Amino acid sequence: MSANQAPVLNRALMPLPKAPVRIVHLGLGAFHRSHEAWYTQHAGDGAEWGIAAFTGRRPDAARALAAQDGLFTLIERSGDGDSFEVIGSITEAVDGADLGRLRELVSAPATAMVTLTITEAAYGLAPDGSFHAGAPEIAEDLAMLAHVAGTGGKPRTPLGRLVSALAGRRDAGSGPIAVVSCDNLSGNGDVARRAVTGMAEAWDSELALWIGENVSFVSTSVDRITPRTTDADIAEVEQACGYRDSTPVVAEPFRDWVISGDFPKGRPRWEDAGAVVVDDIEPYENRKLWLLNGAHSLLAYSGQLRGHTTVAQALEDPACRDAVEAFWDEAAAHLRGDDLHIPEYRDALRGRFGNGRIAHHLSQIAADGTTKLRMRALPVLAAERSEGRSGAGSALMLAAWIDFVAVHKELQDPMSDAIGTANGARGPERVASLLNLISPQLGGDPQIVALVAGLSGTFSTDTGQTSSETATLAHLIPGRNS
Ligand code: CS2
Repeated sequence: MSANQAPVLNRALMPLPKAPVRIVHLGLGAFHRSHEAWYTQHAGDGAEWGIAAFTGRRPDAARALAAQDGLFTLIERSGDGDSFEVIGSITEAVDGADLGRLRELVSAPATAMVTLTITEAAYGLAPDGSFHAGAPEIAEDLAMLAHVAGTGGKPRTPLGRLVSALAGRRDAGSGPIAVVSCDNLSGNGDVARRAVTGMAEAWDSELALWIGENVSFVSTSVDRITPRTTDADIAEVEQACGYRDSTPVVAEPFRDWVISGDFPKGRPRWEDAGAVVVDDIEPYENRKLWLLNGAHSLLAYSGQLRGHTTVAQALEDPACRDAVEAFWDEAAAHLRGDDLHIPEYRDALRGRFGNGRIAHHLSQIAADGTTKLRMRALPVLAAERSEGRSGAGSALMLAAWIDFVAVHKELQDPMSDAIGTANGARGPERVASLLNLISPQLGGDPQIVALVAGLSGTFSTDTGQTSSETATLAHLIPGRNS
């Protein structure tokens, strides 16, 4: 280190308490750090709750954090400026491939929960919403679990690793534990239960019984926009804070966490930091998944088709913005409840999405479309049609995805091979095959296929003009027609 170089962030420099590990987290990424790690640090009893966070496919994030004693800087980025806070609640950052450490920690009696941000796609959901034990990576893990005695070897999927670690807890006699999903899935606790139990059943039916009696699956609705960190962010921290942090996280000031379920071994007092505990999570979950995440997906596909890069840029384009408002109108008709404050929520979203200082890349949101659209577009479309309306606002999200996958061949999606095959067909047949990958409920309904096919091309900029379908959309939005 040269005499002038700033020191690396560490606990001697920043004496934050190092709490004992009581939370194991799978999916050490930026969102976990801007959300759960922040809430845990700000819980009144946060000093008693340390998090051991494991990476997924790549060890890089664990290595970078471990080199800083788990510490990192949260850059809170508002429309007016940035503020900086060092977060110390992650006390151990571990390579996800370290199954030995995972089993040891999950088996420890002091560990109260395993929290998850493993992505929607990692729950192995089939298009009909059931657990798909035949999904390629899950099937590989199941084969490995079945053929390696004892703990089942070295599974590679988060589900395989979790099930193997839960077997360790059973064998250690450490008693009940909570599994807390923090992924954007409706009924994420139930989805996690189906996935974990489904995986255990296919391996060791007694383990599945033990899980049924000892594991509480908690549902949560999580929210904080967290774009990817850039080199400029890293340089900014060094300049503003006087230390080097190779892995800061950027997030908007807004955050929200709604939680529902039992924690048999306790939990931090996250409500001190603003988390809300409810009996019925569904209305909150739908509000967030449909209005925020649904609009995100719509902007991700429509915006990129129209040449935009970030959420804020896409929102400035009337074609994209009007599509979002039309979709919101449809979704709002199915969000009932005095506590939901939909007009205020929509208004806040306009401000959050419009925060041009947050470079939230549309390409980041566009990944895993088949899984995301099943949660974000399908429920609103189905609800609209069951009330006798067309659902064109939701169908447009699907049409934008269908146009997007025609031109963006490098897709990150659990069904990317099947998308490639479906793309080989033409016209309504192609639309039906692609919709089938999201749900047979869509691809099997000729009226929906015709509706989506008719909206295809809406965001095309080939001619440099909005297409006739955009004009069709415009009169779906009262008072917004030019
Ligand atoms: C986004 C979410 O990438 C996506 O699919 O919609 O990550 C979104 O930014 C978060 O859910 C915000 O809380």
